[in-house]
Amino acid sequence: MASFPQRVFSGVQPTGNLHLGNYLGAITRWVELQARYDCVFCVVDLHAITVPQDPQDLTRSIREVTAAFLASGIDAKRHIVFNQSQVAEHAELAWVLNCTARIGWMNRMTQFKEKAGKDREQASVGLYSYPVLMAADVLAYRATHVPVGEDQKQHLELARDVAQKFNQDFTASIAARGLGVEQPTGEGGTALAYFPLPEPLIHGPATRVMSLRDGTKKMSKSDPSDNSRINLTDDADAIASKIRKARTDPDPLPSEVAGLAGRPEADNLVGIFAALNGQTREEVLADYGNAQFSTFKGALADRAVATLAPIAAEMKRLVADPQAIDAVLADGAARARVIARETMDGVKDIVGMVRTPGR
Ligand code: AQP
Repeated sequence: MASFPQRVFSGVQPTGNLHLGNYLGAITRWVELQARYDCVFCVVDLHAITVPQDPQDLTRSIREVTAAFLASGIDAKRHIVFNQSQVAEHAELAWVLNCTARIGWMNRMTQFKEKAGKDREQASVGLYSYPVLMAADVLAYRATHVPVGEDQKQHLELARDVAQKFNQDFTASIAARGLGVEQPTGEGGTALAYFPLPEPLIHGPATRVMSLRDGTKKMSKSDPSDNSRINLTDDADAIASKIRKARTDPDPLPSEVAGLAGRPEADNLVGIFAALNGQTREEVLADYGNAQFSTFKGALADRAVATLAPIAAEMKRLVADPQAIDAVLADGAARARVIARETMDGVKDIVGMVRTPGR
């Protein structure tokens, strides 16, 4: 049975300073996956404008996020790095998939409820349909695997639902045009699919890095408190100071993982240490069980600075040459467009639109 070629797609919004959550939950995973998959990594600027953005800040952020990818070890020559708005097929496919997704599905998206806040009537339509654009991002490349943090799990499930409904709605047309790939249905049979059902890749000790000020809230670019997050551009003093000020409870660290239950701040710091040091929580507690937070925070700050300082230095070097970054993005966009256009041509044929042949 034929199968879809294995391909990874993932993205980060250029909505401000990248933080340790983006780095541990997404970018470090991407770096590892490069050896095993063809990868497409995107700076998702169309997603960023679902909430208001200052134009100059947006331009700066697009380049800074690109610099963070490159400084963290993403290989833009072997893989594809670009910004979403340069490949019009994302928006084009999102429209078709808006007509596939159901209002009831969208109404269940918890991130919209969190981001729209109390005044939902004033949220943009783009913020509401954000998950469909994300489905289009992934499906434009017929990506099979999507590494994300825990917070994106629900959106990935929606992308799978959208792909499945499109495949089902248009099975006859997909078959008539010979554009399908036979896929197992899970009930022992097979069905023709134009889109694969993308698999989320959510693993490791830091799939949900929490705020340093409140262990029940995720670390986020849009948190008004800069002390809540470690930015990839923070210097050694800022990193050490934020970790020193991180909220904790008065007890020493437990010696077993079970002892972290009900202690979200302790659990968060141990998880961050584990991810930075390539360890499990168990291994960290084997070394630091019964330690006071003052001792553990010192070790964590040293570890964080050792990992992040070289990345910050490289980002600084890269953003000093915006033309070079723009050239990386233009090259990536040209290669991304070839794949996305082929997908979109197939979608148009399947749906029954008339298109310019050989465009
Ligand atoms: N706290 C986190 N822990 C682990 N992973 C995280 N990610 C984000 N925050 C954490 C992962 O980073 C990738 C890119 O996220 P994004 O920038 O596209 O959007 P987001 O999830 O909305 O991140 P922020 O920081 O919270 O941004 P704002 O404040 O602008 O909304 C994704 O894979 C995400 O899972």
